[in-house]
Parts: sequence; structure tokens; C-alpha cells
Amino acid sequence: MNTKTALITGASSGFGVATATLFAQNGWRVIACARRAERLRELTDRFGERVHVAAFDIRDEAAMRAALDSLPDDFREIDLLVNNAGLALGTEPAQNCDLAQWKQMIDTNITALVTLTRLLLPKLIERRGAIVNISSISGTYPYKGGNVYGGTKAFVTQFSLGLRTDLHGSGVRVTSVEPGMAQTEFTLVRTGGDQTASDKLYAGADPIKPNDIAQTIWWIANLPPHLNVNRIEIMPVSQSAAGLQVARNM
Ligand code: NDP
Ligand code: 8X3
Repeated sequence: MNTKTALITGASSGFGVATATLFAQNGWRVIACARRAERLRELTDRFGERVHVAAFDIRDEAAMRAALDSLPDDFREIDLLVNNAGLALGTEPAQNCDLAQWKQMIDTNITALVTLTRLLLPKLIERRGAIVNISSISGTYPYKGGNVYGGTKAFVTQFSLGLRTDLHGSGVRVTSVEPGMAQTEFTLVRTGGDQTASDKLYAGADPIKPNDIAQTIWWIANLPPHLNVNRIEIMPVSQSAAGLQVARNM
């Protein structure tokens, strides 16, 4: 039985819970992180001692450090970091956006991600481990209302490529996973809980499912150690880029 350990952020929903489930099912130890402890405990109910719950707000550096410091002995040797926790808030044009929402996206998608990565890097280097960062197609293809969210994901992709360069020769693998439209709680969060808007977005589009991304992360994490997937962009077949726009006679 495999006894590797993965720390997965955002493990209470969507891609994160699907990834935690897949890795635990396949014998990995999983440190499941998110704010909603009751959701994380469903993983321990299912997988018992193979899952350790670490419930904290990823924007709270002191809470993050405390969670890492209090890991049980069996969970201290981390082989894989999946930086998945993240969110989009709002779909308004930049000039109408709420600055507090922009700051929350930056704090969660960028600041928390780099903080956790920096704290775990010494351990990951020691273990010749791997980092999988969940970016997005929104970091490559701008769309209306994507503004700061897309900017945070462009950062995640570029940070991943930079990490690869800095970790040259260490054996540590780094991947930027860049999904397109996927049906999770993402749109519910983005719209402040508008289930109708969420249902409408995904209706008839056959979007990516959480397990599709979990399977991708599983594939990346279990490649032979001489291979690194730098970036992987995945869309549902129903989605494609829509090109540029022109405003005439302005
Ligand atoms: P979900 O909303 O289903 O999951 C988001 C996860 O992030 C939850 O587990 C949530 O946990 C966690 N999270 C958010 N804020 C915090 C916080 N402050 N502290 C701790 N955990 C937090 O969405 P997805 O599964 O879709 O999103 C996962 C990642 O995938 C995100 O980075 C997202 O940007 C990215 N992505 C999503 C796509 C999509 O179309 N769905 C496409 C491309 C990328 P909790 O609320 O319990 O704290
Ligand atoms: C989440 C999906 O469509 O905003 O990253 O890029 S999308």
C-alpha cells in the first residue's frame, strides 16, 4: 500500500474534495484543508485515519502555521501539495467592482497560495515532492468580468513556471493545471449564492466534472519521476475561445 501524503487545500468542495477522495481511496494519506470543518469530517467518516482534517481560513497565516505545526507524526512528511483553494467573486466590469471582493480574491488565490508553498518548500525539497497549482483558463483568455480573478490565475500559472526554474535540479515537480468551465460550487460562490445563475451557466454545456480534474491530478502525481507536466489546459468540448472585440466610432 502506498503511504505517500498529500496536502490538499479547498478539500471541502468541488475539485478539492474529489481529489482528496481519489487519493485517499488509493491509499494516500490526505491532509484536507478548508474552512468548513463539517464538510472535511465527511472525509474522515469515510476514510478514517487516512485523512487528517485541518480546518482554517487559508488567508490567516497564523492559523496556517498552527495547522502545519500540529500535524500528527504520520502526516508530517508531505509528498504532494495541491494548491486548490480559491474563488472568483463577481462578474461586473472592473469599473463597477467591489474592491473588498478583489482583495479577497488576491488574498486567497495569490497570497495564501504563495505563503503555504513557501512554508512547505523545504519539506517538499527534502522529499523530492510535487506541487500542483490550480490555475484557470481565465489566466490566459480574458473574458468580461474576469478582471482580477483572471489576474490572480495568470499569477498562479507564472508563479508555477517560476518555481520550476528555481527548483531546477531539486527533483521537485511543479504543474499548473488550468481548467475551463467546471461544475462545482464555484459559480454559487461567485454570484453570492445564486443557484439559478449557477444552474443556467452549466445547463446543456456538459462542463468539466470535479472528478475529471481529480483524475488529472492523480495522473500528474503518479507519472514516472523523470517527467514534469509544466502546464495543462483543459476545457469541456463545449467551450472555446471567442476572440477579440472592436468598439467603432468611439
Ligand atoms: P468550489 O467553490 O467548489 O471550491 C473552492 C474551495 O476553496 C472550497 O473547498 C473552499 O472551502 C476553499 N476556499 C475558498 N476560500 C477559502 C479560504 N479563505 N480558506 C480556506 N479555503 C477556502 O470551487 P472549485 O472546486 O471550482 O475551485 C477550486 C479551484 O479551482 C479554485 O482555485 C478555482 O479558482 C479553480 N478553478 C475552478 C474552475 C471552475 O470552473 N469551477 C475552473 C478553473 C479553475 P471553504 O469554503 O470550506 O473554506
Ligand atoms: C474558473 C472558470 O470560466 O472563469 O476559472 O475560467 S472560468
